[in-house]
Amino acid sequence: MTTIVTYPENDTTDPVAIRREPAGTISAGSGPALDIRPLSGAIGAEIRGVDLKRPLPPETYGEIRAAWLRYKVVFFPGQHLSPEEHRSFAAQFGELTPAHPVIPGIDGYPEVFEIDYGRARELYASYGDLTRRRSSAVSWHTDVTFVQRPPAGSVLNAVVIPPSGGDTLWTNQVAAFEALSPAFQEFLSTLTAVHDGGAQFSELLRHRNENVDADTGEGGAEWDGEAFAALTPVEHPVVRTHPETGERSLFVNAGFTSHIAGLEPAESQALLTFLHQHSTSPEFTVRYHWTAGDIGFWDNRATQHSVVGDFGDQARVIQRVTIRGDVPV
Ligand SMILES: O=C(O)CCC(=O)C(=O)O
Ligand SMILES: [Fe+2]
Repeated sequence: MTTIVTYPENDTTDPVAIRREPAGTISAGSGPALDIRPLSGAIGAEIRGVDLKRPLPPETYGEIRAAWLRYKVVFFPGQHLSPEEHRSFAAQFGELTPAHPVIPGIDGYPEVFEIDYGRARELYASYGDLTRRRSSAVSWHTDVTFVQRPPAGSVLNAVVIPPSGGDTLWTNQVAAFEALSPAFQEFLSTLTAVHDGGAQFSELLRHRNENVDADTGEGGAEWDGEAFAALTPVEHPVVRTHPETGERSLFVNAGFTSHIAGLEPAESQALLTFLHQHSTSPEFTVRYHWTAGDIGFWDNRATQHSVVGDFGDQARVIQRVTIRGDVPV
């Protein structure tokens, strides 16, 4: 059973240290209850009392999976996972995808996608005015919705975190949907939206597919076990039903949803602007302040997220592994 522990406000002792069993004593069925603390009224919880470097005992796995579905993003402070351990942790929750449909993984780990913000800044700077776009404060999105089967979940490893800034925000797209009037919910449920990764990734895809090894055919972009040859826009329902919880959520995002199918452009734009502002309203969100070594694990079917671009020139590197998802319905 999942135990939710709340601590008295004035308790200055470290509750985690008290609860944590010595390494090696956690085993199936007899381990200590996980310590799960919600981080906001809408979304997010911090989980302590588990070592993610080890395979999860079945009971612990069940508790983490339930917390992931319930809180939609869960954080595990101080795990310091290697790429190998990161991948093994994520693989317990489902089949892993390649790092990204367009961008290759890090050396030796084709499933591990890295964002080194310092390197990205240099690249953008070399393209001139894109520097300004890079520093836009927030860029809300759901990961990889421009494919037929977007990831079910994403696991982020905070590798290099600046001393100040560089938090990440998440929003609960179930709560955002439920806050709408029944009439508007009903209207939205009749719609589909187009998701398009072309603006962000078509140059990169062209470059990657030009560099396929002529002899082995290796090195090309791949997703869902097939070569990823073109960024053909896809359609997803505007309101999706979660395959595990049955909850209905908004499934449009500011990063990749280009328009609502069947509406006039002005109607589509007005609707998406409204949905974007509504979804990212503070009452549906959580903001996480990272320390290097933390792990964050979100349900990509029911959330959007965005790094906060407030860390200037400071180094920040994250690595991410994604879990294969279903076709949204
Ligand atoms: O850098 C971050 O905090 C989040 C980056 C991101 O969008 C992702 O890992 O999917
Ligand atoms: Fe993302």
